[in-house]
Amino acid sequence: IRVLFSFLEYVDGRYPQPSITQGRTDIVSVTPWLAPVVWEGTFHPVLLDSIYQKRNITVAATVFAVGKYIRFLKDFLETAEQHFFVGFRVKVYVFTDRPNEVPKVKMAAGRELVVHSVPNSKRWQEISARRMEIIQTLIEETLNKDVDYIFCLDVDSKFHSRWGTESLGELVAVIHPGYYKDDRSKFPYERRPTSRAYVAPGEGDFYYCGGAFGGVLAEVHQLAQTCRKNFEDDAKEGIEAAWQEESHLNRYMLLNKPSKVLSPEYLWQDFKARNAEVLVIRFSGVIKNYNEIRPN
Ligand code: UD2
Repeated sequence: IRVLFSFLEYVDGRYPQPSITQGRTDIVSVTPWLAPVVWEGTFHPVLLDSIYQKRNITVAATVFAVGKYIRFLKDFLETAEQHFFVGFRVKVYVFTDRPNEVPKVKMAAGRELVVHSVPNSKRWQEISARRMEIIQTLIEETLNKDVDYIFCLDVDSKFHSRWGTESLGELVAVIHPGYYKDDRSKFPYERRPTSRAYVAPGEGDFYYCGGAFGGVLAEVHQLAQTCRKNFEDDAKEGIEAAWQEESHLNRYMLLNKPSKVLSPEYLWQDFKARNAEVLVIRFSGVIKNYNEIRPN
């Protein structure tokens, strides 16, 4: 209904007159470094789509389904068909050790699924953290030719509502739903100065999710390469950051401010009740039994 309403508002190229004095007052929609923070009601979807349609863009998504996490892939792919960049060219890259178990999901014209085999690992931390290395290699080897933007997403999640062109930017980070009202002293950053993911007390802007980030290829390549190197250099010294690559991502985003920030609408968690300022949940992590699905 929301989409239909937006469409009707836009008929004949008309849309509601923009205002710089009226708008949502319950949220902040710009960071101190002037990056937009995307919340429902701060953008007009049909207007935005019309801008990007002219540019004929292709959007890639990477998703890892290693070991028992393959069970989440069907819902992820099916809901992506319904909500993720509908009407645009999309390539979903699935990385799995069980290529034969990748579900057959019917994809609309212009949308493509590409399956890559990756080894399993004894430790879930490895699986999660090695994603940076694989994303870096993917961008180097295949994507440069025909992809404009890339999003890297957790598989144990589902789309519930539009995730589209409003999310595009050079470097895009998503605010973690668990900490966005907290003082930064409470953020679960890596706090040991010996780690390359270290964030000092009194530093930090937001706590971002490891489960969703993106941007243009060059920026995401730089991010993946840096996080991978820092993770590996830490490992050589016997250190693993508190939240693996999520900690390194947070350190990276502190030094390299994202040009667009997505509100927690873009990665909620199913076990959390929806907060009042979250008018729409677009993508959320499903409830899972860690002991049952992780290798150890
Ligand atoms: C958080 C982050 C996650 C990552 C992790 C720290 C969110 C919502 N999630 O979630 O992105 O930063 O902390 O490492 O921000 N995977 C497999 N097989 C496995 C284990 C993991 O395929 O056996 C993949 C899968 O795509 C999964 C992702 O790695 O979605 C992250 O692992 P997780 O969901 O177990 O991590 P979690 O819930 O601690």
